[in-house]
Amino acid sequence: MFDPADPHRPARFVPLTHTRLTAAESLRRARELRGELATRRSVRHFSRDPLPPGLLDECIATAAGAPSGANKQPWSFVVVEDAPTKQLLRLAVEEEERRFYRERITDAWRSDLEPLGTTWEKPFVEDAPAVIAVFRQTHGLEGDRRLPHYYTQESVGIAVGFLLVALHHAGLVALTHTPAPMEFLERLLQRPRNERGFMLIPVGYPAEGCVVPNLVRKSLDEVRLRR
Ligand code: IYR
Repeated sequence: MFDPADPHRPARFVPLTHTRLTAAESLRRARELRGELATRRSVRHFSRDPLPPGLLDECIATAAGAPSGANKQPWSFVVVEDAPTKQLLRLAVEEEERRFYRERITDAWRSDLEPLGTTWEKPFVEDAPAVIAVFRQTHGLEGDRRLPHYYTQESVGIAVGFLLVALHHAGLVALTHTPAPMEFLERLLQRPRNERGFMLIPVGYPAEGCVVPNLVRKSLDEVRLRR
């Protein structure tokens, strides 16, 4: 199977594609991206406007290009767009969230969420034209064989970061929603046994008059330390 003399065998290493920019161009681009991402916000009020065909696939392809432990790419992105499944999803999410807000939430957590105005009600799961359910593969499956995956939390976290940037750059808004626990998601979307729910990402356009919490980001001096 593995024949090092095979002329059709793909090369193990290929030249890097890289364009060296001038310092000024680098700075310009870094500032441009900073400005663009500074306007990204988590949105909880969605219009029902549909998405342009093919747009989510482009964004998900960007996410799937993220680096991952040993290049195992331990993620799946399930796009839910049909109304009946979104309705089921909303009901299941709200059942979990009702329990969270009634029983599991701590006093500190409740007061930390107060500025965001969140409640157990999650109309965005139904209103958004698409919900991307992201799954983390704890291991690979080849038939009945378990194959190891590595650093899956980090890998899927990076992929979701890529996804959020791609969605924002494409002019969409999104929410990183983490109902917990997420077993219901694995069941509802019939995922294989090696997959765990990682995040639900409603995607679309903001509702008319959409507001977001008036948040303050930490200053650069608070987060970038030198020694
Ligand atoms: N998952 C709940 C609670 C929640 C938790 C955090 I941390 C947030 O930043 C926002 C919400 C919910 O979605 O309401």
